Amino acid sequence: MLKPVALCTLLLFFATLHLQAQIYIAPDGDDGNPGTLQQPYGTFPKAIQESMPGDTIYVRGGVYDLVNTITISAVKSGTEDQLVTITAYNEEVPLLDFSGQSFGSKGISLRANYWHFIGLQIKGAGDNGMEINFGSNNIIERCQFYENRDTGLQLSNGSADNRILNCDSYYNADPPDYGDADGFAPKLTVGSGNYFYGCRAWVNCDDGWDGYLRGADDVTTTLENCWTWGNGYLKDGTDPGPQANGNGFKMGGGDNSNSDLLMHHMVLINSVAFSNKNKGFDQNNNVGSMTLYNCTGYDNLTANYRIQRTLNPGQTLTVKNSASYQGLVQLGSFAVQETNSWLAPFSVTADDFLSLDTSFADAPRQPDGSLPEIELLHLAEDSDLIDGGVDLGYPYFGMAPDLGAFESNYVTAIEPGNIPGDFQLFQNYPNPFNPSTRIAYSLAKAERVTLAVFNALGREVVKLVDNAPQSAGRYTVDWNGRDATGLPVSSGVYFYRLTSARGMSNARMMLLVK
Ligand SMILES: [Ca+2]
Ligand SMILES: [Ca+2]
Ligand SMILES: [Ca+2]
Ligand SMILES: [Ca+2]
Repeated sequence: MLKPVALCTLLLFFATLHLQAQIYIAPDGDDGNPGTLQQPYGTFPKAIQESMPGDTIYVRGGVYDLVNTITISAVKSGTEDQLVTITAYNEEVPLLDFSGQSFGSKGISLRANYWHFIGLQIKGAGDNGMEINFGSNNIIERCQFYENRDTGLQLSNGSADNRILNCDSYYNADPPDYGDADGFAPKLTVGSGNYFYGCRAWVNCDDGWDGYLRGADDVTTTLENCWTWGNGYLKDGTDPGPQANGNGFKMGGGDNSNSDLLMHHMVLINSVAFSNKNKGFDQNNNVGSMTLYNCTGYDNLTANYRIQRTLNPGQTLTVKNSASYQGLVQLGSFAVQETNSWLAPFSVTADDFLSLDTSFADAPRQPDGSLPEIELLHLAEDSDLIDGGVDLGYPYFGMAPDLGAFESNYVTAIEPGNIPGDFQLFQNYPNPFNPSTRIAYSLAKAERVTLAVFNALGREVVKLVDNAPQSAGRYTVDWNGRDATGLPVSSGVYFYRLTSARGMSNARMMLLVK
């Protein structure tokens, strides 16, 4: 009999020998097939069983009518260097339909590490659409969870360091009580370090995100560029009752009003909650640290923000560069605040926004899976929230970060820049201008700089300063509204960018040719 060490060595040997395989599964496949593109498998358990670290399971489009939970056990884990990928094939749309499942059964139970899910739709499960259970370092990308009979995607039993990217979770509801089904739930026994990016949760009967703890403490979850709205209602618009809590981002809590003082440290960046039945950003008795940067709350019925209970010693609530419109802001006096729209000198009205039309929020994603570009809650061009914020270490456009989740960015062709402390770019004057304007910048140290003008499509028009060595000081440069060949350019928005080895800074200007 092999000793454990010898067995490990042998397994490692085979793992190293294994060539990365491509495994195919199709709705009309057959497990008697070899699992190739021409002769795919017919079931998920067969494909999973045959997979090894580094392999890719391609899932052909179509409907998979499923009754049994798909369990991926720990022994099927990938490795840090060789994830197991399970992905929609090309642009096809595989729908894993668990609607025939009995109530209480989960759709997918991921108990392994280092799996990468891409492009699957998971519908109708008798409980969670997917539960990551004892699973860490997984990536769930461009998946949709809907009409499941409990939370769409739940993370349990110490599941840590998972990345949930560009996923949607909606219309999840748990009959007959309708008290538990959230969109995304890093809750109860969840582990630390889970990260959500670009995800949307809408019209789940309970909460959009729920971080309520029972059995876990001192965990951190980070959300960036996430939207949640309309929670607390069913798909048909009815309100099933107060047990359907209807919060957008429920950041924690615990049993008996969190009498155990459990801490769910939450970091929310560029995230948006609107039109929820209850609160947009909800403390729910969480006593851990909460950091909200560039968030937007709009039209949440009870409050846009409610974080009032005193935190545990050493914990902080930080809210900066955030915006609120049509909803209460209820923050304890312990909150560390800076440049929020409800603080002086800002004033927020409908005119601050390009659009308050929420009907496009569930629009299809862009081809790369990123959120749709819609105008909802983006700032109008003359809003005082533009450039009203403080530098929090994230990229921004113009002279300073804007307030709220959407940095004003009337073109997308130029990368947002940041302004390091050692150089500064000033707004041109006059602006708008015709035919010429003056641009000023200052350098704290000697360095080579380039100052270039770009059009609204991001194409360079002319270099005003070309990699010139300059000493510390303040400089002004005039632009005569002409391109590199000396021809006058047409009216419109232009951008100027100061670049050095230390970074870059952008600003916008407008040429109005009479
Ligand atoms: Ca509830
Ligand atoms: Ca909940
Ligand atoms: Ca305003
Ligand atoms: Ca800005």
